[in-house]
Amino acid sequence: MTDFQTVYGAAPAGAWAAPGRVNLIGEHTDYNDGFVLPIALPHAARAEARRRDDGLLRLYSAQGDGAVTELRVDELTPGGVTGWAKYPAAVVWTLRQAGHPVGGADLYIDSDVPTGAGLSSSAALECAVVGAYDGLYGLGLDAAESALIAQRAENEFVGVPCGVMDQMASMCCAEGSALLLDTRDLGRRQVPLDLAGAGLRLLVIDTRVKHDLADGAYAELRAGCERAAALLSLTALRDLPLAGLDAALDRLPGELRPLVRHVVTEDDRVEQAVALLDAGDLAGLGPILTAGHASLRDDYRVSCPETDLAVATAVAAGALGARMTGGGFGGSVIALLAADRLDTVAAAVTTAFRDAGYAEPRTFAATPSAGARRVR
Ligand code: GAF
Repeated sequence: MTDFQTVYGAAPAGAWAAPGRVNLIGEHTDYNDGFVLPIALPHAARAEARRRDDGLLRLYSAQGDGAVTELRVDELTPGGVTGWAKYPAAVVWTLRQAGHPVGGADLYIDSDVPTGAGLSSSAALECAVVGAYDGLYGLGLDAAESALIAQRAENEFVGVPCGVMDQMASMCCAEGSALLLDTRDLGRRQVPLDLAGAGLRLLVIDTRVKHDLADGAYAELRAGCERAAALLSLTALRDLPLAGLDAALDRLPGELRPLVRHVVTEDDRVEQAVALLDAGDLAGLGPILTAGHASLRDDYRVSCPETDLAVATAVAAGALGARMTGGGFGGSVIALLAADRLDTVAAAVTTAFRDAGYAEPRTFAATPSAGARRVR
């Protein structure tokens, strides 16, 4: 087996892990200063690392082609690195841009977060590398500072204008809880989510439709929201209360109305979901998930035939509720269900996909897992 020692000829100084996520509710709200409610997945990116003092960044991925990518940290430029290596390179570039005195490193990356599945594999990788650099160079970053470095890496080096949810989820989620995050001030609370105790499971259905947030559609949606907020003289759509929605819609051009309706009702769904979880009514979350999907499908228009089929089939087969999770345009669906319906619902979706001529979906049950941490 190839390991750090075999690739680099010495032992790593340590290992840092950061998980992928699914978002329970609160989609496309994070770049509107709104609320999100993600959980961390058990799947994580892991970075074994050793500091180098010659300015070289060497990168190896256990999921890659066996080659070591070698970069000079002082020559890193946005757009200058392609493939998976751009994510660790982005973090090192961003740390230096932010004034942190960091140099080179040998990194051995191993991740089991499915890529292109809307499960935040890139945020997991970035957060693991932030953790490694924080440890190697003694930066003393706290979780929110680390997440903001990872988000800036994605925005400025990778070129995706994402919000902060995925990086905050990876850094700050805790086992057994969902993370209620206010993306305006990064205020957060761990909301206990004992699915097993309530006799429930959360099924993740990766539709295998690869999505790519860099393709421009996400940026357009974000720009549309910002234009609507400006037209309404608001700092962000988060500042539009549900009670004022209809009056505000009348003041907007037709093409922006559905975007605003989604964002404002979605923030309200987060609030409703948290109230139910606080009251111990986990099953009550189901209809909120399904309503969230309808809003993403009909108003925000980021679902696709495969995610719509997965949601409809899961609900018809007995799930309490289901929705696409993440940015959309493919990716994954989550379904909340009674524990004894897990296999039935997974099988129903698999059969429906086969009948529709779609690729076989990957299904697994997710438990709320730990956020980023040093593992060795
Ligand atoms: C992607 C983005 F990276 C997040 O910031 C968020 O906007 C999400 O899509 C939609 O809620 O995962």
